[in-house]
Amino acid sequence: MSRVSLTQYLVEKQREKNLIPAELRLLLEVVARACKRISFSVRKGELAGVLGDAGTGNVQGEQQKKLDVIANEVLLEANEWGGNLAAMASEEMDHSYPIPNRYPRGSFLLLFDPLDGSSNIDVNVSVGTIFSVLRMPEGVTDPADEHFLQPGSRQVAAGYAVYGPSTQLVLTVGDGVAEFTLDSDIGSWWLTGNNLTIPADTREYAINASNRRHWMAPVRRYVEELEAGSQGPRGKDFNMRWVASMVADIHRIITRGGIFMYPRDQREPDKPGKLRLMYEANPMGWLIEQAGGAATDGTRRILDIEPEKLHQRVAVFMGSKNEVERVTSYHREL
Ligand code: AHM
Ligand code: MG
Repeated sequence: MSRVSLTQYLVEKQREKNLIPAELRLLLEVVARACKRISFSVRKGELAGVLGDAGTGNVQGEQQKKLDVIANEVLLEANEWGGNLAAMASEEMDHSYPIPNRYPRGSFLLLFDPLDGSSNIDVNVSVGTIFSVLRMPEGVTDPADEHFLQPGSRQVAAGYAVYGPSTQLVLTVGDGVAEFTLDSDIGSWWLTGNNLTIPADTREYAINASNRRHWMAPVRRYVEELEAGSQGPRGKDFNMRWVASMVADIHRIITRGGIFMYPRDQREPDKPGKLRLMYEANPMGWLIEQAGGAATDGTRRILDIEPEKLHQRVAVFMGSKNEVERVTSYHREL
């Protein structure tokens, strides 16, 4: 059977469908190459001395792992010289990173969470890289944080790599969702799933239930109804899964359905959840929508949110459409 490579898939999007410019195709290939390098480091693990804390913190006040720092550097180095980007921004950096003057500057902006779920890395559970691509606003020559503050609906590409039992790359350029698997013997990405579709109904949900006592009423109601199973108002049993790596949880949902929730809660009512809008919720939200699912913050479509800050947090409900609509309607009723 002849397989389609990532390059061939992207060339078809560019040439036959005229969906993406050549610069974006090249940029995505470089991002995929960086993910490949990260995958090799993740796989070597202890043998390469890459596990454990880096001894530094990031802008979110989180302890950085050695692999957080390595993955961030791999992405910066791989992407800075290509000529297609104006600037990059990362979960691991306080401010955006304009492409240095020694390289040509392009018209795209790249955001990433270099190693999502990195608290799982030392226990050998799946982690991943999430990325989002925006266009630089017209007429801007000196990119700064403010130029990244565009709603998710303006993304031109988004994806993630999941470093699990196999390494996979899941990607959208606005024409459905494609999945590629890395053949690590030859270092090539091959198309292993196209037009991925999330079923509208599901029996699986994902939430960190240790926060239950802090949840707001709509989330409590929704989860209690799921837990009541066939004896409750839903009339069917549900199963719960929580990897604590957003990439792994979303990958399961894109593969077989489900709903993922990280709500805001009563501990800090003004703090909108844990996850970050620009490089976690927006790319994942767009992938989920492109696969036929839905993504809201409880009241609004994630992709319509006008960002105010680069590292802004947001509540997240995403996955199978009918479940996301239900929990969102509970928020509206109260
Ligand atoms: P990170 O980007 O610092 O790794 O944090 C985000 C992660 C998500 O991958 C995951 O869904 C969530 O945090 C897990 O949170 P919790 O520790 O509350 O289970
Ligand atoms: Mg993250």
